Amino acid sequence: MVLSTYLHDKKIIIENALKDICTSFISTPGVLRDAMEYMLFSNGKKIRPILAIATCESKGRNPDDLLPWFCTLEMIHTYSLIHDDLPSIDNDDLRRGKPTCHKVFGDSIALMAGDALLTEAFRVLSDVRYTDRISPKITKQIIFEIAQAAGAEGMVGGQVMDILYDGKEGSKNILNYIHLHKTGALMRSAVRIGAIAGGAKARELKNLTKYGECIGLAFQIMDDILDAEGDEEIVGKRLKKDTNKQTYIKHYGILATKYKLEQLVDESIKSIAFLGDNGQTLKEIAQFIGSRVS
Ligand code: GRG
Repeated sequence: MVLSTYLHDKKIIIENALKDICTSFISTPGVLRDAMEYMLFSNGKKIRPILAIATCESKGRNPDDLLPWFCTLEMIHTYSLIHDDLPSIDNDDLRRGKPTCHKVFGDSIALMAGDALLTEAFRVLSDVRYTDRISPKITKQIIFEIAQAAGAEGMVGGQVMDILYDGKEGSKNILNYIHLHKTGALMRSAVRIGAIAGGAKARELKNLTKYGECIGLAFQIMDDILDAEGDEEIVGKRLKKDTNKQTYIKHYGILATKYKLEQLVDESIKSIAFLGDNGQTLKEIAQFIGSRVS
């Protein structure tokens, strides 16, 4: 199947699963639900749950009954974007070509919408309606993976270093820490939970983890490139905002950054060679990450 068709079809499947999750927000204040849904359904790529699905499929397991779990990656990603756009962090007014959540609903509701999405993600992960579908051991493993990737040792830790080193000289080590944690951790965990749910053995999980690390880093490097050279209309947000931040371009220059991106894509593909033809979609997703325009 052509990758663009695969990404399109899976995005619709994920949006439907997210809509199903949202039906449980029965007594949620309307404005809170609106703010959460505004960002959940504002045309994001849904790349994290897609990665979990594709990894699970690469191990020969049908992911249909695991969709609510994979959706929690999108709920957590969405919370991070809402908070990241707030005036106290990046102060962005545009995301995916639309006004950011706080521009539409105000800072307080946007903050709460992010909080609710993060918390609801863990409600979904522990909901007996879904945990019955897989062994308790794997359930616990997946909840742990996601919590670790999203928390202080993962995305939030990376975001804090990003804030602390904004406008500072920094170093290549700091840059790597930020990229691997702020963006890389959740993408790595998407691949890992797809692999764990798909029944990957220890060595396979190790190789898939390497794949997840490489594409996670590649994804953020591409974000740096898009900020420097992208088209605002296509990317859907204000660009050239990261000039004081720790970016690959600041520390390596644009040419070496593009070379590093290519290397990471190649490395990610090599690490899933063991999947043979079953790794074709993951291979194409890696190539997509290395060439995306938004
Ligand atoms: C707790 C106040 C508070 C804030 C937390 C953790 C956090 C804020 C922010 C995380 C930082 C962050 C936004 C990282 C992701 C960077 C990134 C590359 C986002 C874009 O992801 P895409 O391209 O977005 O997948 P779409 O629009 O496709 O969903």
